[in-house]
Amino acid sequence: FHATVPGVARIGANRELKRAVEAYWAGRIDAAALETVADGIKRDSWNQLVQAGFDSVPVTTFSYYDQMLDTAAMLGALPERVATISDPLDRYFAAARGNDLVAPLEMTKWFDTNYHYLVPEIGPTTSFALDASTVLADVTRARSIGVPARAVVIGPITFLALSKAVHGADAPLTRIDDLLPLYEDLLAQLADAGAEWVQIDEPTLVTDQAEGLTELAERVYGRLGAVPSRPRLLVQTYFGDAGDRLAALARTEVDAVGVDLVAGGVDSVLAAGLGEKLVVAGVVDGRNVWRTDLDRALATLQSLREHVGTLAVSTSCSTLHVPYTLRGESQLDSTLAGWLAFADEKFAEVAALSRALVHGAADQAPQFEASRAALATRATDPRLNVAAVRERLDALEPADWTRTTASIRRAKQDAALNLPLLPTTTIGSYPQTVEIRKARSALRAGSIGTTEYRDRMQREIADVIALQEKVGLDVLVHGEPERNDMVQYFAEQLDGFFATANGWVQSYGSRCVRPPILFGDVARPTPMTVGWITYAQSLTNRPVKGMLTGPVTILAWSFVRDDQPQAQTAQQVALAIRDETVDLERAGVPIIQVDEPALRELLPLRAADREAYLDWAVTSFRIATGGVAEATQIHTHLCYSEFGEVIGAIAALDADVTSIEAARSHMEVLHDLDEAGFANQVGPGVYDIHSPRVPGTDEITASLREALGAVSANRLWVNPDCGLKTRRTEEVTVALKRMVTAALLVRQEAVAHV
Ligand code: THG
Ligand code: ZN
Repeated sequence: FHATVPGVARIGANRELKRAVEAYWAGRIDAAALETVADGIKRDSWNQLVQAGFDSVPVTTFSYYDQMLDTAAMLGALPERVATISDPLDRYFAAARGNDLVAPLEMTKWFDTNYHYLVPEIGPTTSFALDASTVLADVTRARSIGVPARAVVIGPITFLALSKAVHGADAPLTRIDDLLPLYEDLLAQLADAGAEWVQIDEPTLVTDQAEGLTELAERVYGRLGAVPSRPRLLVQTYFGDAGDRLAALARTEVDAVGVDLVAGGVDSVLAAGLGEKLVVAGVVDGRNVWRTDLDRALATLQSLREHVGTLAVSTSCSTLHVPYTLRGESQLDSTLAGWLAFADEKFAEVAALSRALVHGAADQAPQFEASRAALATRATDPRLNVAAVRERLDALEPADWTRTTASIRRAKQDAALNLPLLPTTTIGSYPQTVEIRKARSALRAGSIGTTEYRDRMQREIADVIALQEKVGLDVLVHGEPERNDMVQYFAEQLDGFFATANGWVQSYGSRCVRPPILFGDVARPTPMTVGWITYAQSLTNRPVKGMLTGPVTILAWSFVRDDQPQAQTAQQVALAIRDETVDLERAGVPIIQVDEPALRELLPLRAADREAYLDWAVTSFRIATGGVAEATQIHTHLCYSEFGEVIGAIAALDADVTSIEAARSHMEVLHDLDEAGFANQVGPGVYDIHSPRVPGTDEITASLREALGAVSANRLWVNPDCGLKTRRTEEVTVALKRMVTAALLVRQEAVAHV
């Protein structure tokens, strides 16, 4: 075949699947109605790809929740605790979301994207059994309506590498030989169903996530390639350069190899000796939103053509990671719109490239001209090259991101703040109440003006301040009622960003985000948070923390310009945040928190790239926080666990106080921080806010005593694990009261020892 994509989004162009599954969970629709919606989404996407001119269409990338969970279900590897649920759909959703009786699977990041998958659990007694009915049904249905169907499944290496061992089992990858017969059987069943092609996704082959991946790839695909009666087999990699794993695949009988030529280069493809195989060349970026430089992409394709069997054009990865379509984004100015390509527009680019490869660029003149125009206007648009921003960046010196010695800062801050031992605080957000949501939608609908909106938000802030005084917290926050999303809120107010109207991307399950697009040089025209924080401070004598989002997290949760290094973009964002910290300080705010929950997320997949990333990530945080006086206390907050590989960077951020998710990991992170040389103050979360269960005072007391086993009392803060916006006010009030009670108790014990 000549034109395809590795996979497509499935939440629906207007989030139809989100609405349908949520309605099913709430009991408002039945399974048949849900299936009707799913069938419509599948059929629409197949037809669309056929109409785009694709001669091979991925027909099994739909999912009700997550593709890793689908694979676990296909391989009979759902956890035992859901096995007694007889209805397959309810069993599947129980594994995804849990219910009153069973805990869900854990969720974590899909490689370095903003998508989260469910982590399959492999125990000593997990026995695999193939149920390919869903895949076979979709292939059969697609073929029956004339779609050139290609089955797509996650491969055994990736499946096991991303699973977790439970109940003392060995590393899941040690079970690879138990899985291969199932994949052999799957290939045979697909052949029987008439499938001409199957794509097996192995993104793990671009990582260092396990030892010996090259040999393993050769062994696994040597075996699957040798299955006597099977569809033609495409091994698809993405999110990086598969390097010498491509040569390993070349030594097997697989028919085709898919490569990401946006994150990776042509060299490893040329070096692999792919001979007569089909190379599926991902030259159109599947996970960012920029229009492709078609001339360059065509040149890349031409440079490969003589060296491989045949060449097909594709996106670098599934378009799961970008919004559906630019149609309807009428608020974008036409220059900006011309720079962009969402999934629909990427399909057209792939088709144009595959035709141009045969007939020349002139044959596809309108597409190529639009591509050249986008490049030309991006290169000259003044918003992408703002002298004032560039000059500030050029003038940055190490002194700008180096604060004085932590102990000197500590003494000045202690004198200014006069806090008790084991100070209590919260992470920032408070419950998003019905009133908040009403006010926001009324403002959007134009039924209230900005003055009325501000008054309503101020009432919320007053309530949250009163709540915190009542429960007796030491350091207060304003509660963030004015923020919908901690990145979107800032993006809306910064130069260099724009927002989409309907650019939804699946984050996990039915949940979506609408990432802002960082297109130009970033600057902060006016203060973004000072009014809210100073209003909150005017209501109380206790210190109120200013709350900001850090540069790494703003980058991680946006679509970012691809015409300059990320480090440079991060530093621009850092300067904008720095301006806000300076204004907050000037307005009398004594403590400023700059959150970096996504610090771990952007960590490169290859170990060799990590040091450079951590270096710019840390530097940009320190630029953002390095503009305030010694007496101003900088806090940061990190969550989403798995701090292992970034623990040294956390210490290097040099925040005065770091609050960190720890309740579920039993304070292990404190010992890790200690080993990394971290000596500043720390607030390990003393209870888990992700569950509606309200912790007991004794439980929190135990957490605190445990923390004191790793950190001296004069370095310990007391706070929940994360923000409280997903909880209800009643739960929060009780939980915080207990937290304060526990802190007072442990404080007395500690004072006796100091
Ligand atoms: N903001 C952004 N990206 C993120 C997070 C975030 N990525 C990682 C993590 N947090 C993902 N977590 C969530 C949690 C909740 C929702 C989405 C991602 C969510 N979304 C609403 C939904 O789908 O119903 C839509 C919200 C809206 O209307 O804006 O609940 O915090 N950028
Ligand atoms: Zn958090």
